[in-house]
Amino acid sequence: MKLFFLVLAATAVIADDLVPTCSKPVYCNSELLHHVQIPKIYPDSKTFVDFQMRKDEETTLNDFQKSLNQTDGKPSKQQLEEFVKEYFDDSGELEDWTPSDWSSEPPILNSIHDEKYRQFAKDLNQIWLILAKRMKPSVIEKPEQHSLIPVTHGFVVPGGRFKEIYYWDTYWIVEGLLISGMTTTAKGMIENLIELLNKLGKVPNGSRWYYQERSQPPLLAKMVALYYQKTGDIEFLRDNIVALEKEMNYWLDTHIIALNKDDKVYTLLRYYAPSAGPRPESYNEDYTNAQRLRNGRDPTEFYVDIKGAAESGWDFSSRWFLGPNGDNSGNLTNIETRNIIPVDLNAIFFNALNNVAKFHSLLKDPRKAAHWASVAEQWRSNIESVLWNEDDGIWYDYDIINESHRKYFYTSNFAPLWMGAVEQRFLKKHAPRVLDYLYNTEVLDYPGGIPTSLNNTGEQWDLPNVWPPEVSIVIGALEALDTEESKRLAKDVASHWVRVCYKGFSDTKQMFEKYDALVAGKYGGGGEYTVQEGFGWTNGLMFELFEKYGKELKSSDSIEDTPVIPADNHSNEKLSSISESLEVIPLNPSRSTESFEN
Ligand SMILES: *[C@@H]1O[C@H](CO)[C@@H](O)[C@H](O)[C@H]1NC(C)=O
Ligand SMILES: *[C@@H]1O[C@H](CO)[C@@H](O)[C@H](O)[C@H]1NC(C)=O
Ligand SMILES: *[C@@H]1O[C@H](CO)[C@@H](O)[C@H](O)[C@H]1NC(C)=O
Ligand SMILES: *[C@@H]1O[C@H](CO)[C@@H](O)[C@H](O)[C@H]1NC(C)=O
Ligand SMILES: *[C@@H]1O[C@H](CO)[C@@H](O)[C@H](O)[C@H]1NC(C)=O
Ligand SMILES: CC(=O)N[C@H]1CO[C@H](CO)[C@@H](O)[C@@H]1O
Repeated sequence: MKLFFLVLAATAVIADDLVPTCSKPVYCNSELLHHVQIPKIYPDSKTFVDFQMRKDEETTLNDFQKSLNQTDGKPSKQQLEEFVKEYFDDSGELEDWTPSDWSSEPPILNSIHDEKYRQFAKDLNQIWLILAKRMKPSVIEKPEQHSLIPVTHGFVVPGGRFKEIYYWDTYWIVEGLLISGMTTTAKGMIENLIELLNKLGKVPNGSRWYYQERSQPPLLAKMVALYYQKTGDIEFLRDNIVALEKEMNYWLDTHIIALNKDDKVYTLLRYYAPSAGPRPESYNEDYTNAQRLRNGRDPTEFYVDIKGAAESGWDFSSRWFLGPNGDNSGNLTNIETRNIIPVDLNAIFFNALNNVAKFHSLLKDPRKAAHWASVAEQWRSNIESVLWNEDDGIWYDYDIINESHRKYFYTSNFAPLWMGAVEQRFLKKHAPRVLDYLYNTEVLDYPGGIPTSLNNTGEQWDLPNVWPPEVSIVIGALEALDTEESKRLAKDVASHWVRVCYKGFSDTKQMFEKYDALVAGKYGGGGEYTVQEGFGWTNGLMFELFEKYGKELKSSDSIEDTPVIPADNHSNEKLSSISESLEVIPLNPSRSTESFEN
């Protein structure tokens, strides 16, 4: 059972001979990429790497070398534009797709009692059709000319610039599809991820070659569990159990870290994506930041940490900043993902291990079931020993440099509850303390939902942004606390969140990838690209909440605010400061005399 634990020194030294970001130089590691991305020929760095080649890769690279020779290595912006026009094509790689299991009247609608919400769910169900895509035959015929990695089945994309498959987004999309009665589509999406896993040895961040060297929060086994719960399809488990084990071993082989705490050694996972150079899809941003590093920080190390943060899904956040005093101050140049052990990753990994054990039980393989159950149990116990903070009554990320908890509010602190990574006995003992922690942070007081953090850094995974997956985590955690008060609060948070999204949708006819905690229904800002509409996980979570609470939820006009401006009018907006006074509709019953009941 000691298959892993060839464990490395705590603060891992990054090797000199890092692999390139991917095996396709045009998109990952070439003079062409550098020359096109540095002058920002396209405002979004992702635009170029999503183009397909008109000719084969070798011709493209050779011809670019020739044109470099002709221009003394200094092509003008116009020459570069002409080259890209001649050698690349942006006619698109996906086509619209109508999933055969989509229906305009899915049964879930009947369990939503509020009429306006029923219509809302109906509208969201229509959006699945807008987001459903499949590969154009040209991608399958000539995969070598694309950065897109072909997959067999149609799928639902997140939306906006995220027009390919994304790993952890797919979890909430699959959940929403299963609730919308689209079982076959959900199954196809899981199979696509498994196809990617078999091809690359990991489920990549997204289905593009330039995401090849990093993964994302490992929610695949949980998706399989959701699918199995809906269908009882044991054959599906049998077909995929080997792939799921492969994913467990991938994380154990590549992301494990040992640390000392109270004279004991523990092993846990951290995000770690070692490859050379900037992220191709954010090349300009990474390269520019790497020129501004202080204290002689090595760009190679910076690139690895920034990719690690992208792997976490939290790109970017003060969560990954190790400021000069070891706190979470600073900016992107202070990012040190590899030195931080994240609560959510380890909770999700526990859940995956536990599911793999359960699947083996269902498949009548008790030996393997016992093996994975014991690894899961070890993970659970290490989460408790290392990440639980007895003083504050909550789990925290752990800083392996300072050997201490990072005592900051992040929604990810609640992930062990959401993922079932807490023993019943422990839960009974500590549930009231976790609830107190939540109240004390005052995050329930925001009119637009629970912000991801309390640090306003201008990064998109910080205050004031609210992210649907994190709302899902907090609601799931409150449900798991399983006290009367926590269950009531879970329902209140759910009810508030549905109203927030409903308000945004009523005002703009759009669903956003993230929202603004300060203004109910307004899209969030910050980070390195503008807000995206669609949106896969936002809609998925709405269905989750309708399934859980649809009978009780009521739309109400109580969220009165200035109308939300559609996302089209939004560009590079500066984040509003939290000190701006806004009418707050509190969720926190202990702080408010206003009743939240309808
Ligand atoms: C570019 O010029 C160098 C010498 O200056 C030469 O070695 C190389 O072959 C040339 N490359 C191409 C693609 O013409
Ligand atoms: C570093 O660790 C010590 C205890 O080991 C703690 O008192 C201190 O607050 C920590 N510093 C930071 C910035 O977390
Ligand atoms: C970030 O917010 C936390 C509260 O969660 C606060 O204690 C901390 O000082 C803030 N960090 C910075 C750098 O302001
Ligand atoms: C990060 O902070 C440092 C000062 O602490 C500053 O010199 C640098 O320009 C900042 N970088 C960015 C990208 O804002
Ligand atoms: C958004 O921008 C368009 C064009 O600039 C303008 O016509 C429209 O009134 C704006 N909408 C809002 C709500 O500001
Ligand atoms: C930023 C990055 O490098 N990778 C992508 C990983 O997937 C998330 C979506 O979940 C994107 O936000 C990132 O762009």
